[in-house]
Amino acid sequence: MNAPLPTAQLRQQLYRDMDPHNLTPLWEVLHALVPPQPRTPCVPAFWRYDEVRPYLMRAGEVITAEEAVRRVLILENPKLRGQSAVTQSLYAGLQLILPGEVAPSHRHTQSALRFIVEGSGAYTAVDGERTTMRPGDFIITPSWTWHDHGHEARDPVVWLDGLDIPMIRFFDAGFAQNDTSKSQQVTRTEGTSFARYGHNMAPVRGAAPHGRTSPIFSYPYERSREALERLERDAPLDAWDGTKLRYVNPITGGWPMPTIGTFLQKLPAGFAGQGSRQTDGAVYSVVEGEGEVTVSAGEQEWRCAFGPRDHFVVPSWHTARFSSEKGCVLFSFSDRPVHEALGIHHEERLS
Ligand code: GTQ
Repeated sequence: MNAPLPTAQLRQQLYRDMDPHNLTPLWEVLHALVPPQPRTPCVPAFWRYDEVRPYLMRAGEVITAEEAVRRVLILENPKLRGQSAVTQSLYAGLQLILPGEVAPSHRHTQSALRFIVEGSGAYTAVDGERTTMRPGDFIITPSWTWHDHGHEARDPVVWLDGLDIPMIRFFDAGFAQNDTSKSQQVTRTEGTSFARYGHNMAPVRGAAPHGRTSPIFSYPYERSREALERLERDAPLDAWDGTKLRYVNPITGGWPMPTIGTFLQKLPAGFAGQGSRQTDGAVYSVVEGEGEVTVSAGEQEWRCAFGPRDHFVVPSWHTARFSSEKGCVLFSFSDRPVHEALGIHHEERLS
């Protein structure tokens, strides 16, 4: 009689035998599958605008907006290279349009935001209405709406694109179509949707035109900044966020897009914030001023000084702490609406 095989060998034998049947033991991976706390593969990353801009301008020399369809440099998380993702669920890129160019009309299930970084006078057209872009404006392209971008003014225009591409890919729920014409026909005067929905009023009859997405295409910077400035002066400061507001869908009071939440925050001069972490990873675009962000996870710590037009990503459950000697304004977006819809959003504010 042979001695019975040791348990470890029996287990390995089982794994090998069942492997061709696409079977694998849970107990070997359970801890990683259900971690005690979020454990993202993403890392904090930083893109200085004066380093990125020359590559964008070179892109402008080697390909037209029309050829590229969208001439964008993708901001890839260093640990997700090749996946066109800045976090596990979100995409970010910097799009360039030059005077005289058109980025042709198409539509897709993915929701998109534009946050204008440099230059003025380009437009985005959504559903027959054009919106002129100015630095700091937050503009929405709702899921499945026709959109094209164009530029009839003078200087290059660059904006941050934020999309839910990785999330839609995860659900295998993406559809897209090209329009029959390059630029969609303009059917409404610029500002119509803002007049209808952007003044704390709404039409008496009729359903929301874009379902769960805000009917406001553009949230002008001037107004958002004015709100923050007044609050900074007249209301108590938050020790973690300074003065921070979220953009709203005026019909629901909820997030402007079902998958992406957007924020604008102002840190006063001399601000030294406390740290906080949340399950939603966020992408930041610096609008004005200067500051510093310290991001930490476990033993690791990253520290970055930022200035206007710089971009950075704070991954899920990484503690971020902001400070600013001279004051600054930051735009950010994250997948928080989805966390909240699923009841899995967590936040921890350290003091
Ligand atoms: O402008 O429609 O950065 O479809 C990536 C995919 C922008 C856009 C991106 C897109 C767009």
